[in-house]
Amino acid sequence: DVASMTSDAPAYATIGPCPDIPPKLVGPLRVEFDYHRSLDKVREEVAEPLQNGGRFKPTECVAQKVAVIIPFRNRHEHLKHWLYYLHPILLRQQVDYGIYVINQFGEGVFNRAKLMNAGYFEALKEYDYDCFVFSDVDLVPTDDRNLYRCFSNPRHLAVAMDKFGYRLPYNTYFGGVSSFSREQFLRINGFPNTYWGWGGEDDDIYKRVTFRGMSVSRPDLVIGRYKMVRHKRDLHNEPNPKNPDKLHMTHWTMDKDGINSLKYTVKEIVKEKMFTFITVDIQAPA
Ligand code: BGN
Repeated sequence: DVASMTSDAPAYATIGPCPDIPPKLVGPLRVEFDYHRSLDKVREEVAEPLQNGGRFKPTECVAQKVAVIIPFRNRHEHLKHWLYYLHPILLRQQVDYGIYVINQFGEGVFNRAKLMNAGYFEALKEYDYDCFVFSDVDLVPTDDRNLYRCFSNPRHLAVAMDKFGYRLPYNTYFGGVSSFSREQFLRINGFPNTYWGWGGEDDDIYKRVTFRGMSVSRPDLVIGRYKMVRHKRDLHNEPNPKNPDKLHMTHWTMDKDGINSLKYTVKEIVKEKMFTFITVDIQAPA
């Protein structure tokens, strides 16, 4: 009959790409960290549409395949807030996504960029992702129009953080949250593995992007707002006085220090409902 021919798509019909502007976005969001959220409670509230490991794939359209990589150690309190806010946002943004929490094994010096490289590698073992969003665990966007996907240039998403007065601390700031397509990431040889402790690795990444002739894409200061969960400085992540000097060498080191020189071992992979938790030994100095 006519109705079934016009309104019901036949089973063999292919679905089109997801729209550039997801239809269900709501704009500015209320984000508060001042009360305790248990993982069970968060799971009850947001996990229903998810596959195990923090995976989701829209059925109504073909979406970008996005791996969200979170470098991590001892921040379970922050992770709960992050999951509580980000899963609903990512669902509304219509992404085919997976959440990868990359946990640094042991008590050695922390290395954010090396963990992100390991996350890129581990995510690709699981699914043919074409986009990688790298996010600190303590940063939650307060506007869902800030799209967690890839653009024609590497993107810096965390442009207006509360701790910097809702603006960039300096023009070339690239910290907090960023996104790279697979091609963009490979073009800069991934991230440096040699920035131990706090500071500088994000500046190195920014330099890699510009040295490879790309520019940085950004949302505006209204859409790009973030709240950071307040915390004390982490143990074993002191500012490293060697890091600033390394930035002068990026031009010469970036082709040999990156995804092509990455060495680490996987200690454990745990699939939780809302995320995949991967513990990696990155050979950290004590
Ligand atoms: C910069 C850090 C960044 C950090 C921002 C914001 C360095 C390198 C020497 C200048 N850079 O100073 O890594 O994201 O502050 O906190 O330490």
